[in-house]
Amino acid sequence: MASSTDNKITLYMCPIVISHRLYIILSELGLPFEEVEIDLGRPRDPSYLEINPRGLVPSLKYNGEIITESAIIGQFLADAHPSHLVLPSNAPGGALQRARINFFVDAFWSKVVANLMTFIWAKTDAEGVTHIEAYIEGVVKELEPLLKDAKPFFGGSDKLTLADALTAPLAIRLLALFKDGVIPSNLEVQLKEKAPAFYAWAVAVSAHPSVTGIFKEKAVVDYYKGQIKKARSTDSEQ
Ligand SMILES: N[C@@H](CCC(=O)N[C@@H](CS)C(=O)NCC(=O)O)C(=O)O
Repeated sequence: MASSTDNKITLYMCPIVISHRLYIILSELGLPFEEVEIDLGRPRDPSYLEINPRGLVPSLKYNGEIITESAIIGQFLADAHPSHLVLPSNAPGGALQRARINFFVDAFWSKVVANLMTFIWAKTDAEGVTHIEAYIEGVVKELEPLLKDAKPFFGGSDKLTLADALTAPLAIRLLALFKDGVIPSNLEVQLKEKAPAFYAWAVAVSAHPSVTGIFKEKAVVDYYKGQIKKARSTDSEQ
């Protein structure tokens, strides 16, 4: 376990969606950091529970201060290191940009993403399809209008913003599942037709080096395939 040393960033992570957000932000900010992988397959060590009493990952140690919750960590890093990710709140347009970013990220996580998880956990392929259809509906209603001006990133930016960094891990996973045929291709066609701005945005963020940097496509797709197989097996209790 890393010690609390001043002027140092330690990211306690596991290789999943939520930690991916912070890799993107740290990469965009060009900040060196140490990473400590937390094994979620076993009970958390007491030393980690001292860092994050909830036992969740990610957590950040920044100059000896502990910060938890990925979105809060991301906002903190962006505030502590002003950059293209987000305007300072007191800069012209800054407060409004932050409100727009927060709304987009909230809509993505609260109205759309759950459908991808319920697709994975569905008991049958047919049921799974209904969850992807619900995902597409959520995208059309909630996200498409917010991405009309993406160029190619959120809010017309040609560089990744905090909005992109906090949501790209979901976009790249969705596209990987399409690419591998885990989600039927007719649903990708449907998404492209009904939500062209979202689709173009997803392609753009998924190709960005800060997003692809730590993304192990095959491992991620294989993981989801395993989860799907387990959920669809006839004796599954889930
Ligand atoms: N809202 C938290 C969610 C963190 C979270 O749920 N992390 C999961 C991994 S995806 C975790 O640590 N799970 C371990 C457990 O529940 O024991 C955040 O954004 O940081």
